[in-house]
Amino acid sequence: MDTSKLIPNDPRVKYESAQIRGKTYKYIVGEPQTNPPVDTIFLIHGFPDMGFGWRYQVPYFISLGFRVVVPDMLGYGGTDTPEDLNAFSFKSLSADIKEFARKFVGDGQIILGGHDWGGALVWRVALWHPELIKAVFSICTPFNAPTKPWIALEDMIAAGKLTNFTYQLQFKGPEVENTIQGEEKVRQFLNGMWGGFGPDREIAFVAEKGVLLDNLPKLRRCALLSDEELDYYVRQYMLQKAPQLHGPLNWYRTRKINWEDELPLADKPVTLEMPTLFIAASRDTALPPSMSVGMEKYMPRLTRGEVAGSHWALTGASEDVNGQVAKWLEGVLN
Ligand code: KJ1
Repeated sequence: MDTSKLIPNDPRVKYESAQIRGKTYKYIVGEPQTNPPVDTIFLIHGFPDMGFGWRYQVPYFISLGFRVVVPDMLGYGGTDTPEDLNAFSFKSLSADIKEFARKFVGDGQIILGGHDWGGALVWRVALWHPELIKAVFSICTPFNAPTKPWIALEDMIAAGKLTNFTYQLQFKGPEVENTIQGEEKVRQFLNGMWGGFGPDREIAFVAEKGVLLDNLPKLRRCALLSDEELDYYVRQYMLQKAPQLHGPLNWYRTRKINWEDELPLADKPVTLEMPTLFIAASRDTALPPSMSVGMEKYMPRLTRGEVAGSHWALTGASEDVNGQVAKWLEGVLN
């Protein structure tokens, strides 16, 4: 089978939607030649991305005999953006994935992969619904255990910890979603986040600050997306009503809700018993590999990997990512 990356509206996959716990989710599904499929893999994207962010992985995993399901997550593209912020909590999103999976595997199991916020979510699905998960992998996003005390991100950063998350203070506030509205601004924002830079090396994003909004109009086209791909992203983002980034940024607004939901889990040590894979990206400034120190304490069957490059490992280091995931799957499924 042709394992080249998906293009917009690719005939190798189907474009479907499903009602999941009262919300409409748009998703891509690809079926392998193998019948029945070896297994079903769900791939969960992050910010500011779409299911299309897995375009280099989908045909490859299908060629290995897997059914691959890739949703546009809550708040993104043609998927709903509920008014209620609680719908964006990890616990609620985990329940969504569980019900989504039922449509394909009944009471069986799935393999679950995530990148960025999708990576944060897949660890939570494994915590809330371990029986659903045959194996779980995360690209870029390390696991962090539920904690008893509430520590606001502001206080954490003021104490000199997690300073690489300073941008999240800006993202959860109103400034970014108020500023980035309409096709032109959304295009500039996505282009910048995907690494576009200006004639004097102006950049869009510094993890210790946030988005450099004044720079966005100065940036040249990023190298990681073709014109056609960037156009596709923009069209999908424009399916949301203004402010178009409201839903995607809601993922940054649930820290306290998640903490409260997870308090019962913080009483005893948590363990993920299923096989796990974490792949760090060596130059990810938002999610530096050093954040993953100590993860093995929570998962006895952890495999670690690393790829060279930025946060956009799925695209920028696609072959390495694909090879490492495939090798791990071969080991854990046989
Ligand atoms: C990153 C970077 C860089 C420990 C669990 C907490 C999970 C937090 C997940 C954070 C996800 C996130 O904020 N992702 C956005 C954007 C873009 C690109 C560049 N131009 O350098």
